[in-house]
Amino acid sequence: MTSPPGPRAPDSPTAPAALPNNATPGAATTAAQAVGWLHTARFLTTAPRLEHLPELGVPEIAFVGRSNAGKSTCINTLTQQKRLAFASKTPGRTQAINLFALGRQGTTDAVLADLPGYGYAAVPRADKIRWQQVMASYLVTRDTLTGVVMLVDPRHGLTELDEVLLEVIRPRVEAGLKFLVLLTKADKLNRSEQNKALSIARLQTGGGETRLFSALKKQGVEEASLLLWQWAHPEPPPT
Ligand SMILES: Nc1nc2c(ncn2[C@@H]2O[C@H](COP(=O)(O)OP(=O)(O)O)[C@@H](O)[C@H]2O)c(=O)[nH]1
Ligand SMILES: [Mg+2]
Repeated sequence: MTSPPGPRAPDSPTAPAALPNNATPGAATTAAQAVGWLHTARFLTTAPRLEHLPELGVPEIAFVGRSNAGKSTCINTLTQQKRLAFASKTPGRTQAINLFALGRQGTTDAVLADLPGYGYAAVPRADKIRWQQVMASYLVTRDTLTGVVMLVDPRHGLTELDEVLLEVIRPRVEAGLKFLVLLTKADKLNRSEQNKALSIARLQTGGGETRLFSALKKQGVEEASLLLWQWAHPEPPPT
């Protein structure tokens, strides 16, 4: 289904949200449209410290997870861009918050934030502590933070640091912050292991949204894309 392109929106980073090209106002967005929306992702900026984060005034969705959980690969898969977030076999290297803008026709209607991975043993202790503090204050104070996607390797399950992070955001989740656990690398588990990993993670997160994801098999991509779209474009309450 296609419709003629609408008037071109002004080329401003905080211009009002454009609907997906083939979306009709009021009509439910399909997974395909959400996938297309994520494909518009482009690098915006990198913030080595919180005070370097720009005030964008659009919903922000943060990706968090242990080093090597599959975070970069997941962002690249969701956005269908090979090297947007740098996927490295040497974990623990990304020590800054990277922002990617989303939105059609030069507009920005949401931002993805790639947070530094945690828990990598070889990082010096002082750096680890500094980064845990930066992450915690980001998660607690970032006004426009709308949702958090936590990447977890289901072969390890939620680790202590994941649980600490959950505690940090719990008050915000209670106040409406969206939250999704993606169990990555699902292709490495058989069906019954996948189901078991899902049940355990759901218990650990108190029944929050938990889904299986595989970059290799493109499993869970449409579901996750649609959720992120919905987080960034909440339905107005019925009048
Ligand atoms: N089999 C498989 N491997 C994956 C998947 N996602 C990530 N990986 C691998 O896991 C390792 C860590 O991934 P990366 O995205 O760099 O993790 P990050 O440190 O969390 O950003 C890399 O070797 C990836 O190729 C997946 O869905 N399936
Ligand atoms: Mg990474």
